[in-house]
Amino acid sequence: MEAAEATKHGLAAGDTVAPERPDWTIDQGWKNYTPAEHAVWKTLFERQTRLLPGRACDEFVEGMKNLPIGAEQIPDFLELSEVLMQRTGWQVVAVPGLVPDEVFFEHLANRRFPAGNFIRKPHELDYLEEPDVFHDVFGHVPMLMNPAIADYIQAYGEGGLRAKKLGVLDKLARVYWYTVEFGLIQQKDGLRIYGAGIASSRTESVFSLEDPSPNRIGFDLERVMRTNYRIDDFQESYFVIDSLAQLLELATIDFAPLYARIAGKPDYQPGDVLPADRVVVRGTGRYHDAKRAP
Ligand code: HBI
Ligand code: FE
Repeated sequence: MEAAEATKHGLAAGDTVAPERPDWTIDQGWKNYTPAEHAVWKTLFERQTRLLPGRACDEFVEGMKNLPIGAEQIPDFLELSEVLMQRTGWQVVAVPGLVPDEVFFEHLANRRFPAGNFIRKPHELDYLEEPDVFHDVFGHVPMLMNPAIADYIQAYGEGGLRAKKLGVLDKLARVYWYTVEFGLIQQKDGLRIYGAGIASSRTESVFSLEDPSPNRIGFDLERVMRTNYRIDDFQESYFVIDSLAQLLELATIDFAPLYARIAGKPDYQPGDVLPADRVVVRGTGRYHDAKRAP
């Protein structure tokens, strides 16, 4: 293994490395994955593939079916990009982990999805400090096969660059969090997962849909912009869209007046249920209450 590649593969979460390229992309280094790393992928792939039928939305399942993603090996980003490019004009590019906001948005605005090239260790299958190749590829890439999501995430990249300049990125990031990462969708046959953070998590793919604890609340843009989220645990509330077209509609709205309107208004806490909410399921709150109890 080449020395530079070895460093990138062994990158620990939180390490900062000066990027070699200004856009922070690196070679995926596919040939450098070890059998043990492919085996971690296989474990994760197989357990999510067992869990997701009847839980992931139809578009996720459809996207997965048409991609070169399987149990046996970590996917090759070039092969993924070839298929994605034909479908929705997206590519997958390799990055060493979290990249600065502007770099992330610039990629999305240009229909490049930055995916971590590393994979979590066997002893941390359910634990992630930074998005790895399983979260990024298994969770995000199937949805990028859908034209509505493809356009929505590009718009998020463009909106992110504007929001950063306006100093309101925290508001926009909540929209991404509660849609692209932790979104639920109402399908004719029930509530389903479309968020990548849920779809790539063994425990949350069950918790988000079946546990009595969390709230499931109809998605409302301004409401979500004002709602804090949890990064360290399951969500206390999930927001439900009725169709992916609803997200595409968001991509056409000018957020600037909205940012102005909510400026100075208080934030909502993750577990809040408001009188104006369209409540799909009122959660018991038990899961997080138990953790808060002295
Ligand atoms: N970098 N690789 C990577 N993946 C992300 O999801 C990501 C990032 N940098 C910034 C970021 N996300 C978020 O903080 C923004 O969506 C706000
Ligand atoms: Fe993600």
